[in-house]
Amino acid sequence: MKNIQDARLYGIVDLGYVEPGGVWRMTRSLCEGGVDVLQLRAKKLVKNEVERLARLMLPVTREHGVPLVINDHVDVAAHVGSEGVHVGQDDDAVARARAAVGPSCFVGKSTHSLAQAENAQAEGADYIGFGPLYATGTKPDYVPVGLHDIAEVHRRVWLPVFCIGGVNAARLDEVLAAGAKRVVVVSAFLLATDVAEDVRGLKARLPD
Ligand code: 3NM
Repeated sequence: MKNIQDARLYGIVDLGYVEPGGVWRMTRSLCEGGVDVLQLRAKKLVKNEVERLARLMLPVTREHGVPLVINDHVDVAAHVGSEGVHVGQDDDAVARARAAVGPSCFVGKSTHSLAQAENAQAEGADYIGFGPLYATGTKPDYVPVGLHDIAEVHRRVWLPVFCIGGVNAARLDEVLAAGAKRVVVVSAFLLATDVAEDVRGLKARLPD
């Protein structure tokens, strides 16, 4: 199983783009392409359905050694025994998640400013998401943070920092030039004609 510290490319199966019936196939394509970590994000589905999809994804992610991260539903993460769980900006979200999932499951937190990034680290998160870098339809209500704080967040935070929000192949060079070491790509992969091929191509451009 890959380690979150070694992960560079983070994919998300977001049910805003993928029908439940397409989840298994998309999971396989993303894993075959070479994502290092994969999240299940289903903002509008009921908990039982999230759990069903997680159980569908786990044999595929495990076969590829890819940690599966459950977004928001810490109890689902605990039930299915996923490798990770991801929480939003609630104050004690990391502590509550940790209490629910135990020590063997890593906990990630979304952050949208330098202050939030430092707070997430102080709270004990295992990694952070930092963004959205660009305006994105996947998280439409958030003001983009831009690229200028990427270098600074890496100076202040020693956890893995995954830069997220509007990242795609065309923007990758400027994101990396701004100091990003790890990225999350959602819609650019989920809407690709050949998902595995696009994952492979983008991954080859990331630093080791
Ligand atoms: N979280 P896309 S931005 C799920 O800033 C998510 O915390 C963000 O999707 C954050 O690659 C985002 O399609 C959407 O822009 C990322």
